Amino acid sequence: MSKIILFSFMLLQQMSCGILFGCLKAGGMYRTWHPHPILLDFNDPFSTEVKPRILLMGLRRSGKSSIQKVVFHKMSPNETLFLESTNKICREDVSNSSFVNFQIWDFPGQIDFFDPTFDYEMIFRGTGALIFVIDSQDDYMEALARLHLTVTRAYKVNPDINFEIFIHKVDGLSDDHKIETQRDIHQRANDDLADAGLEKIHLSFYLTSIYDHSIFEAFSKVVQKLIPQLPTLENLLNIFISNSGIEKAFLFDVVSKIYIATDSTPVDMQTYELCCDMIDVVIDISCIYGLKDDGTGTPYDKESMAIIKLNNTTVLYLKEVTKFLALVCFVREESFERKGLIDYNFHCFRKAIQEVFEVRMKVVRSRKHQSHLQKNKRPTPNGTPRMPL
Ligand SMILES: Nc1nc2c(ncn2[C@@H]2O[C@H](COP(=O)(O)OP(=O)(O)O)[C@@H](O)[C@H]2O)c(=O)[nH]1
Ligand SMILES: *[C@@H]1O[C@H](CO)[C@@H](O)[C@H](O)[C@H]1NC(C)=O
Ligand SMILES: *[C@@H]1O[C@H](CO)[C@@H](O)[C@H](O)[C@H]1NC(C)=O
Ligand SMILES: *[C@@H]1O[C@H](CO)[C@@H](O)[C@H](O)[C@H]1NC(C)=O
Ligand SMILES: *[C@@H]1O[C@H](CO)[C@@H](O)[C@H](O)[C@H]1NC(C)=O
Ligand SMILES: [Mg+2]
Repeated sequence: MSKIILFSFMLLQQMSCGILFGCLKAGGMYRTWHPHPILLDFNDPFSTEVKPRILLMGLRRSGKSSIQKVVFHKMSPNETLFLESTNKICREDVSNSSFVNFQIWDFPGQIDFFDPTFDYEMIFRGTGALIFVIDSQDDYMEALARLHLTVTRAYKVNPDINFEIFIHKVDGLSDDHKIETQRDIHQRANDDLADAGLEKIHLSFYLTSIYDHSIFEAFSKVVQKLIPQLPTLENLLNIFISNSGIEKAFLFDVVSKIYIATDSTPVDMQTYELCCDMIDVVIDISCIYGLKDDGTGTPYDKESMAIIKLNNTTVLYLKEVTKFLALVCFVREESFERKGLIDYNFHCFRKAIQEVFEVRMKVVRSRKHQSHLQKNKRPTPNGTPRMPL
């Protein structure tokens, strides 16, 4: 990681954030920092053993590719209108660009998933979460039948999978209609399971759309369930904010804008959206002004930080935590006067976080080493290895 000062950004006057965000987002031309997808061989048995894997499934045109592009590639929702439909199984490893270590499998609808030549057991065995996308603007009976089939097959192979149902494209529905659709899908899906004697399978439901932050919020919850260190992270955040006079703090994966942890005060959507906007501003400006002349360097590194004062006596404070993670805090102006204290506590917090993840890296490495020695390619029963802290 380069050591040049890439970013140091202060806006001290009162400002209307809406205008600044609006102009940076227009046209999307500044969105130059695309994580590079690594397309792996479908049958590559390695790398699946230590990483929690997320499968993204659903009928054709339900919105799977769009979700992947918007969450991990900063594609603007409009552009998804021109996405070509996928013709092969596409497995993407996002681990290199993001803290979150997982893979997305985009299953094109037209492939018969239960074709006998298709080794679904191998796929489900290493899976931590299965996201099933249902298009809420379409007739969803076929999707529900498919969901039932998928969930029951997957459960037989691996009862530890988290089943996450995205009721998607809800931007087209009125508020009443949203609630009614969720209730109906919930009821039917659970009835189908009960009829099959499988009421012990738990399905989680989310209302999502790529046109607002709901897709990021839902992805955050899905990913958080797969992070074994979550309770430790929450604890560290609680200690940090209570000792620093901070209102709310989020630990963000910068590339995907998924928040991997927050303190235990309730999350409100507006706060979360503001954090996402702030990360966009930081990365966009760094991409324009932070890279070296020859285009090398990285838009996010140790020097990355930002302070934005809102017009309601609240300050947004962003700081780099690790290569992939950023802390975004909401601080009252009067508490922000003790910035030295906040920075000192942050320093301790950051050290603790790094220790938490060093343990994780050591475990991952030794597991890789072991599985390499054994040449015994049995994946962990659940894609989420439970690592001791
Ligand atoms: N209104 C709306 N349309 C969406 C949303 N997500 C995806 N779409 C559209 O749905 C269509 C199919 O999406 P695509 O990602 O190709 O579906 P896939 O076949 O499941 O990969 C595209 O035209 C997208 O623009 C959403 O949240 N809301
Ligand atoms: C702060 O800015 C927002 C967005 O422009 C505006 O709606 C709000 O009225 C402003 N509040 C104050 C106290 O100026
Ligand atoms: C996206 O769609 C909206 C509404 O249809 C339109 O106003 C906007 O200009 C579009 N943006 C791009 C980048 O195409
Ligand atoms: C991950 O990214 C780094 C640069 O950020 C690159 O040097 C490395 O080769 C990448 N790893 C893989 C597996 O692509
Ligand atoms: C100021 O506005 C932000 C964003 O709307 C909000 O999250 C925060 O709670 C507000 N602060 C106060 C003191 O009202
Ligand atoms: Mg697709």
